[in-house]
Amino acid sequence: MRLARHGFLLGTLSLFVVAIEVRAATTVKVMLEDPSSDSSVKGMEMKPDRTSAPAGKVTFEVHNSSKALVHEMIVVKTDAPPTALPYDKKKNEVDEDKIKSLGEVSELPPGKSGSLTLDLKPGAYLLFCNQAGHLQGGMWTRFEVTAH
Ligand SMILES: [Cu+2]
Repeated sequence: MRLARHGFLLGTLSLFVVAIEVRAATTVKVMLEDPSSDSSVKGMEMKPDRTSAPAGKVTFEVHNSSKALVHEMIVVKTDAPPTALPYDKKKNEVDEDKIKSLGEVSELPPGKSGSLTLDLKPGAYLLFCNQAGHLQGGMWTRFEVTAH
């Protein structure tokens, strides 16, 4: 009787240990802004509510707060500066055929939202908007994924 009860307790404890090792996805809210969003916004901005997450599933919930412009968010794994991305000067945007995009929330109309869930390994990432001129206008941010 006593042994059985211990066995039950141990079983319950090991279940608990398993449960805390399964991490929930980290949610990152990303705001896309430009001067039409709000008069306090001076340029093209990409503002995440957190700049890092533990490795694993990360959900980016992206909102375009612009009242006038389409924006988007592309994810690449790099610790290089955004100026190092292959650039198409004619189109005034990054040449997406020459980068390894991990995923994107593409072409959000003004006021719209979208989301993207990725399984990310530790390292440095860059999030940016590739509408013509927006990257050079400052519409990018770094994102760090840390080991557990
Ligand atoms: Cu943009």
